[in-house]
Amino acid sequence: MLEIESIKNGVQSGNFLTLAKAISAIENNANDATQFLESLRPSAIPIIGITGPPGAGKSTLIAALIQEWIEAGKRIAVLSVDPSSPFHQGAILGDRIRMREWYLHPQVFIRSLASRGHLGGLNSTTIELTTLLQCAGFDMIILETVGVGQSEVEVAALADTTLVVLVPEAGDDIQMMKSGLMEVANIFVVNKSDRPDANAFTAHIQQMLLENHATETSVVQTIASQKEGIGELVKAIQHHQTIAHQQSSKQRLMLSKTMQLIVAKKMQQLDYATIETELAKAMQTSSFNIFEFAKQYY
Ligand SMILES: Nc1nc2c(ncn2[C@@H]2O[C@H](COP(=O)(O)OP(=O)(O)O)[C@@H](O)[C@H]2O)c(=O)[nH]1
Ligand SMILES: [Mg+2]
Repeated sequence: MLEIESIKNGVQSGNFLTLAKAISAIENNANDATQFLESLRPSAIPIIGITGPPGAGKSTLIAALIQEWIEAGKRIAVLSVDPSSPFHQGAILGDRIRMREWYLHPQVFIRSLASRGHLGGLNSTTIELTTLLQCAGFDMIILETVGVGQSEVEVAALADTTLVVLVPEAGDDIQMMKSGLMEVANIFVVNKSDRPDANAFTAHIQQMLLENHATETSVVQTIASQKEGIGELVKAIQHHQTIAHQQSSKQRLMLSKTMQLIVAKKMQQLDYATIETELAKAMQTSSFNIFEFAKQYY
């Protein structure tokens, strides 16, 4: 039987064994996981979403942020979500090196999610796990996702504060911003600001924010590998927390998570293989119509 109190006690003493068991139960959709999740009571512990293209320095940045927060006596949980890809194992190993100093620290819990829902995107498991972590005695939850296509939007629909990490020469990312990235970022982090074009790039983002009247979005320059600009970033995150704590923000975020859960749970009721077989049959008939076919499943 999973008990949040015993998980909390473990976390307080730096023993993550019961927490790890609960996470596995949720990931494996074990029988008692649903009941356990339904026993959790809401918690206002902030979820900080960190997204951006591979190699932008997200993990290095997280390692530096952890140091700041550890020194302030906080307990931190990091959930790293990578799209399933042939490089995934490598990505986890890489993060182990980047965040090496924290893997065994009693105030830090780091977990990589190996798989995402087969329908893509941040699945309901991520909502379940972040909610569990919020209730488990941590002071801060960090959710790292690789920014490929839609996932920035998805992380923003899960996190109280969303950081989009970019590097100075990322021309394509600027293009992406025009198509919606602007709205999801609460803070733009221009990492690798040791590069010569960092100031011009930063000015460009600031200009775009101005044009989009995104006055509440801040831009912070960092050199994560040298732990530079981290203090300023921590301040920007703290500042955004006052906005995130407003009732309207909390309600909007909860609605977005609820919708994601409903969609994910409804999708889980569908059997992909059956639909595929039935579709193959239906397509043989001359009267086949896609709308009519799909209708029987919703
Ligand atoms: N020059 C420079 N390199 C950095 C900086 N931050 C991270 N890196 C390097 O960039 C590479 C990718 O970093 P990583 O944190 O794994 O990126 P992620 O894929 O976004 O998590 C690593 O080799 C880091 O050492 C920085 O500010 N400046
Ligand atoms: Mg990483």
